[in-house]
Amino acid sequence: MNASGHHLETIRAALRPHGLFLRGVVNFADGEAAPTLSNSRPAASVVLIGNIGSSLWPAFSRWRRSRADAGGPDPLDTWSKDVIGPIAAMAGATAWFPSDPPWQPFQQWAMRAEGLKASPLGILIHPVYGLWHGYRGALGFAVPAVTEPVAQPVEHPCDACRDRPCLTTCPAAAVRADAFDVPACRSHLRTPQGQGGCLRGGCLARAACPVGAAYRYGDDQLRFHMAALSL
Ligand code: B12
Ligand code: SF4
Ligand code: SF4
Repeated sequence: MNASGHHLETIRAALRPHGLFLRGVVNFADGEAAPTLSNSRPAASVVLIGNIGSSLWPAFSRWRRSRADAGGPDPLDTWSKDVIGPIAAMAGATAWFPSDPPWQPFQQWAMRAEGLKASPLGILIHPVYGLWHGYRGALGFAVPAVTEPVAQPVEHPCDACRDRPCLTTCPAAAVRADAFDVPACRSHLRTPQGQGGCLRGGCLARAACPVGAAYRYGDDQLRFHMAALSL
């Protein structure tokens, strides 16, 4: 199968029951650095797959309840492979996952596919979904995919954000305009305040962002993502 508009619709339909979305398409020019397909040839296009708000949480939670081991040590990564792997096989595509080293540049792909830019937290901010979205996989094709009619946002929400609450809310001052201080964040998360605060209720700086508040993850999902961080 190739990545024509018709086939993108088939992929979109296969993702829907799992609360996953086709987030965008990147086409690589001839000679441009591109990821390598399973047949060792360079990909001509990458189709990005992800969640919008907590869209994946109901399907993922059902899947976990159906498993004796609740999905094992990295359940979201395992679920993503369980769901996206067969869709890749059906589409004749190579699948990549954000958690698999060597890390594929998911955020660079998303910047191209969706016109997004990074927030001070390092996470890409979307003008509608804010910081409440992520990427669960990507499909690589040997032929260019039909370019999605994704609106290319020209405005980066952080440029218009006067108060920048994400920069002042972090108790560890880990979120700065120029860089995200991972060790400072991790040290705080190991303290009793961090355990009772961010680790239990989610990153305070992320929650302080006013953009896309309607897409904020639920408490269970926030706790799950924080618990997945290795301290
Ligand atoms: C390593 C990693 C981390 C490290 C960051 C270490 C560092 N300083 O780079 C740690 C473990 C700290 C981390 C944390 C988080 N991460 Co992270 N992380 C990754 C991972 C696996 C690889 C990034 C990378 O190096 N890629 C390789 C380079 C070549 O690709 P790239 O696209 O050019 O890389 C960009 C990133 O490195 C980014 N970047 C640079 N510094 C930082 C720092 C942070 C914290 C982040 C998130 C990104 C980031 O800028 C690069 C240029 O575009 C990606 C998945 C992936 N494969 O990209 C997820 C990813 C970037 N993480 C993600 C998320 C959501 C988080 C968390 C919010 C998770 C959570 N708790 O909910 C937290 C951040 C908040 C917090 N309080 O910690 C999402 C971002 C989605 C988005 N909307 O953009 C990704 C894409 C995973 C996914 N499945 O969607 N992460
Ligand atoms: S609070 Fe403002 S600066 Fe921070 S991520 Fe949200 S929009 Fe960007
Ligand atoms: S998780 Fe807590 S300590 Fe880490 S960046 Fe977010 S607010 Fe700061």
